[in-house]
Amino acid sequence: MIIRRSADITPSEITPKEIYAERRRFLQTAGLGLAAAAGLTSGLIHPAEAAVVQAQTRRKLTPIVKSAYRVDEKLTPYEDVTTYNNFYEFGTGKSDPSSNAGTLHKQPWTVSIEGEVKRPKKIGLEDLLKLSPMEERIYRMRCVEGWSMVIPWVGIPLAKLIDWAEPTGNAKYVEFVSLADPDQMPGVRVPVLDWPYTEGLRLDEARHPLSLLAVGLYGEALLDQNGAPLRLVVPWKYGFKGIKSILTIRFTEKMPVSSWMRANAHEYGFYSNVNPEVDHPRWSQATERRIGEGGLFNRRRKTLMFNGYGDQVGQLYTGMDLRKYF
Ligand SMILES: Nc1nc2c(c(=O)[nH]1)N[C@H]1C(S)=C(S)[C@@H](COP(=O)(O)O)O[C@H]1N2
Ligand SMILES: [Mo]
Repeated sequence: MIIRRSADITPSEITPKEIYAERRRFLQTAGLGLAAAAGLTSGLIHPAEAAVVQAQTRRKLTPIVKSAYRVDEKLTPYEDVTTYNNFYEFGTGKSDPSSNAGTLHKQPWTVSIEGEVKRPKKIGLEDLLKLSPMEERIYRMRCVEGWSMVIPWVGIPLAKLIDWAEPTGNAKYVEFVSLADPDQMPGVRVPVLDWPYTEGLRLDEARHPLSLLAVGLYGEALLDQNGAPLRLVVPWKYGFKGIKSILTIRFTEKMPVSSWMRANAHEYGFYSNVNPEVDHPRWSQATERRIGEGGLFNRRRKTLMFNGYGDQVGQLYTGMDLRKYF
């Protein structure tokens, strides 16, 4: 089966001002001209310049066990989940990843396990999937930009990989690094972020049963735009923690610096827990718009503390000032 190219995405999401400003700043730093900046606002990559975009094959994943981790809310339609994306390596517009993706060379995909581990190791995706049965989990997702989705992910608990990796007693954090190959990802030629995309979790957050290494959604292998072939899903944190197309998992003693912290430490903290009481410095986090629910003028819903997962993850943060550690 071939997915339909999404020619019909409404520009319902205006590029947030802050990202535009950020982008201009980076472009100025990079010494790129106005023409480039203008191109960026309208969809990043000129077709002739893009890597050859191929229609992506949809592949069913089996066997999948249903997990008890599922929220009882209407699923965001597949079409939205696969065409409304943040994946800056494929462009900064919401429809850029689905239009520009299809270029990732996913086979073989080997993840490097490094740093504070008894032995550094490499593991191929197929072996990684032998560590634990694939589970389907329905998670609520919340982006820092103010929109949310409900997605049936397929993956294995991150804790299973961590156990297999055998971190040393010095390991306190886990750093994740994405692929950053300009031949496979046209957006990497533009310095909107300091590539490769990097994220991190505290080791106990990473070991939490909700933390998932996802390989699919809606029962099928991830398409490139959703972070094929392997991405992180941490449902109580803002979406940007969910790093895509992971190549490296590094155990560290010191807190990793994520790409977003490097871009703007004042606005993006390490923890990034969904918290309606802590506003982004330039906009509120009190409400959210559920994608797929009636277009631009749909009712905004209240954002929940820890995205609704407080009963499960709250104890990870007892005694911490979540305004300071945002
Ligand atoms: N490598 C990489 N991972 C990334 C991003 C990115 O730009 N590059 N964007 C993040 C952001 S901001 C969000 S909201 C989620 C979106 O995931 P989705 O497109 O599968 O919904 O991916 C996150 N992971
Ligand atoms: Mo996001």
